[in-house]
Amino acid sequence: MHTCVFKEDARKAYLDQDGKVDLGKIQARWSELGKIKVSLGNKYFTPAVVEKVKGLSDSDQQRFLDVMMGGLSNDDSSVGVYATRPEDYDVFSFYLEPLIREYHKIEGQTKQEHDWNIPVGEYVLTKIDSRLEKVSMRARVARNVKGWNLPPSMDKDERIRFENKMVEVFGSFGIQGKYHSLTPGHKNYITNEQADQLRNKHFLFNDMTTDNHLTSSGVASDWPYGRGIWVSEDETKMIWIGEEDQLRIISIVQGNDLGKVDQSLHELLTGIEKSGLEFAEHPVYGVITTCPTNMGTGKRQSILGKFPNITKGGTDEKKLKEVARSLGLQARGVGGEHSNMDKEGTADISPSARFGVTEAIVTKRLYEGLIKLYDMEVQAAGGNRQNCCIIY
Ligand code: CIR
Repeated sequence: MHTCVFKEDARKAYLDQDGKVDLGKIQARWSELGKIKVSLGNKYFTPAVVEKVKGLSDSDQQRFLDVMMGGLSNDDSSVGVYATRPEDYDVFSFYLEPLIREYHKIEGQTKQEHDWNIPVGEYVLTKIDSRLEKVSMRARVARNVKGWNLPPSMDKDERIRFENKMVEVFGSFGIQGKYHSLTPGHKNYITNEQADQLRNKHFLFNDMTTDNHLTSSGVASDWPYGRGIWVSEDETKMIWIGEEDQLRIISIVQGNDLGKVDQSLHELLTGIEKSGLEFAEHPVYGVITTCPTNMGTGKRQSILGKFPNITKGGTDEKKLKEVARSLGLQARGVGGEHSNMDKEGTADISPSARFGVTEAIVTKRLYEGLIKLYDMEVQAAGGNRQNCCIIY
């Protein structure tokens, strides 16, 4: 495993001898990266943007550098920026606005709307294939709380205070569960072995210090302080603290009605809101997230399914990804964004759109996309349904 660089060290390469942001050094690095892969952060670092940055205060220039650190430090970035505080989306809108528009394919004026009115009994997977009886269905939303920095720029003290604030919420929000903290010395601290058990169940996130995107941008700084997971008694609801967003609110339901996972997630979300926490929301972009790819609803909804025929026994996962993309879906391995698929082509399938669609539309898109994807899986099996649609 290659070693990861942390933000404080990585950003030194872009400062002058007085510690001020050196735009020339940033430009030189973007030009160098342009020969390898042009991230959106690179593409939109234009001469006009440079002129605007020159007019910012010293501290906003330092923030601006922080926003780009993930992209400047990774050859494989496709987006290359992370917001460091909710206001970045306004203060740096001259840079982030066109980037968000391109990523989310926004034309003209779009204002994010929300709609959690999702029918139960309509998006039922057994209507697609009777064997889709017990499927692992999951939905999550990203949330950040008003008045706090986003994870790339929280310091250790803020991370610990945020975690403790959430522990208070868990004590009073009316859903039975248990909080497990990774913070050394915390009253709910769990050992590494206990943390690994939660990871084996696909509940807890990985050690963030092994991902250079997360370390170089500051998202993973002060690991493992202020990090942890709350799990409901029935293990269908969970809340991550201190990963890419301050909160990732998750529901996992084994079954076949997509509407039920939404119901479970929405119950958890409103429970947190009732405790008095106010989530950071942008008047145009919807929920504010660290990575601009999640702006809008912040909702990602998926099912785990097996596609042994499209992937030719897991050897051609690229094919499944391509087919999924053509349907507006994203296919990834079960271990997260960059993980591989197994021999049976087990994949996590979710709609890619987050912005300009409501929560209800995300569910509809997943259902309609799966109808087509399972049809293609049957075709790839030569019409023989025996060896397809095997359920996780
Ligand atoms: C990139 O720019 O490629 C990485 N920062 C990852 C972007 C994908 N979105 C995400 O992790 N939420």
